[in-house]
Amino acid sequence: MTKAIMGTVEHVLETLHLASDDAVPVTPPTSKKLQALKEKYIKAKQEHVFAFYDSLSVSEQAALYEQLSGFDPERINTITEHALNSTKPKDDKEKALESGLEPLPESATASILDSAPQDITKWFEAGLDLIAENKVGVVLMAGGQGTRLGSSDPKGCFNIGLPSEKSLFQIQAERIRKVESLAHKKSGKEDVVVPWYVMTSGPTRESTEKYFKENSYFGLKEENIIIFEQGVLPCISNEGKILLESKGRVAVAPDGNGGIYQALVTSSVMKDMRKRGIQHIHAYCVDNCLVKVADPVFIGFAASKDVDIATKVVRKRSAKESVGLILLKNGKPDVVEYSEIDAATAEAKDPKYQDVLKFRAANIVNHYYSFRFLQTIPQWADKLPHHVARKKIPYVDTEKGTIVKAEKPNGIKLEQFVFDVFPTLELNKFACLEVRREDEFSPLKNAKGTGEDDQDTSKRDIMQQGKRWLEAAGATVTSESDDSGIEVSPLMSYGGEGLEKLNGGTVRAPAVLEKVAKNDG
Ligand code: UD2
Repeated sequence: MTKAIMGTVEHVLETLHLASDDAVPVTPPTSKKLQALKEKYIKAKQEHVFAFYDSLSVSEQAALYEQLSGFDPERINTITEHALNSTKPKDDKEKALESGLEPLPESATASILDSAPQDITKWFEAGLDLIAENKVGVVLMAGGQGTRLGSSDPKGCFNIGLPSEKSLFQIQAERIRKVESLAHKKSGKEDVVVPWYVMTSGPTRESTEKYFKENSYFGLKEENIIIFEQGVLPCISNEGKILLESKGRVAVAPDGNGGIYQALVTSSVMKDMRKRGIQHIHAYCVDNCLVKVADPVFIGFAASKDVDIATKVVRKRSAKESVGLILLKNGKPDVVEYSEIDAATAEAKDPKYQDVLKFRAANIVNHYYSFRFLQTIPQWADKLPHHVARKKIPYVDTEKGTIVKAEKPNGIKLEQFVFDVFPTLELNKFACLEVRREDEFSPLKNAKGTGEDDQDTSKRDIMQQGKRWLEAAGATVTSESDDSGIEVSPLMSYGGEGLEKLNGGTVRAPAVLEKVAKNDG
């Protein structure tokens, strides 16, 4: 009996907006506003989202009204239609257009593998100078939900099993600290700051903020880490209807890493970059344990070419590798994503070298932008295409009011891809830098034990890199087994430099070399 009375009291309190202290009282819409919103959804044939409205409590009604007001149902229908059409099998004419695919021309590409050492040094020093002038910022794409990894935590929090037990976020934070220190040492400038803009999504924001706070921002200053959130889009049924995850809430998903552009503008990031005088931006993917954050070589390379966008690539491992391909499509720089490429294109061989893939420039979500270019976002962000990810999406059956757990993909998530902006550029404003996979790309995509792109391959690649660095510095690395290596803290070395004092020494693997950073000297 008591429970029933308490339930009634709760409902009355909610009605009077005196809900329990953890619910923020929200004002319900006036009937006029509610009717106007309903008409918008009726016009877009999405009125089913109001199916349970009258049975909701006042605060639930206000929350649903607020959520639905944030979407434009007509635009949702349009992007759904475009996205579904773009996944339709192409007819011969369209295939012919697709055949406008060519590798990027030599003029738009450079490669660390065969660049002159003096060029690399020139780019490195130019990049450090720009960092020292506080003109470089970093944007981290960390809104992905890491479903394949099987962890509900944000990927950046993931511990890949290093001897130091550092997470991806900590490794990346320490690389920022180290590159700031290198720029300070080279220029003598004080207060060198590389601001770190961390893009999260609904599912990752709170735990990311909490993790950074708990770890005192990994030695960086809190005011130089700006955490912002990307947008979401409703999940759509295979019949094109907006799905409800509960009677009072639309099922939503992050709008893809291409949502970064809208988010840079709607959040305070562009304003903050302008205030700081940022001119050069490095944007990268959270799950690559080898990522060179704010890489001076990359910044110097892109700035020297005065491009608006540059992208790093590695040699594609195999035709089936799950990476986008950077190429020329009808004369413009573009990327064909692994989820949308046809087998013929993926397996095509280079006419000059038989056993080499024709399209082998693998995208690694590692991009440079000029601030000048990012200022044009409002002109094109809403024109970027949406891609379809077919998923099993739990939803409420609007006839029966019951929650249905789909056994097979019953709907789609709409997402924008960060690289879809590339074709808006003339080729002379775009550059591609090929880098060594073993030094710069080891993504954490799969659950432990997969044997590829998982936490063990991430750990292996960091430890082997450290071992190579020590041996290059003249040290001897001894170990019982070949696969063990040395973890070199980013605070000791950014890219293998500064290890001369180990020359002639012997280090027994596995080990971690950590510098207790007093002043990041
Ligand atoms: C991405 C690339 C693919 C290849 C591969 C290599 C895109 C669209 N695809 O594929 O071409 O380079 O990585 O590793 O870039 N993210 C967000 N918000 C979202 C979705 C993703 O911030 O809504 C971030 C995510 O946290 C990660 C990055 O974008 O840092 C890549 O996302 P992913 O791992 O889901 O992309 P994947 O592996 O399908």
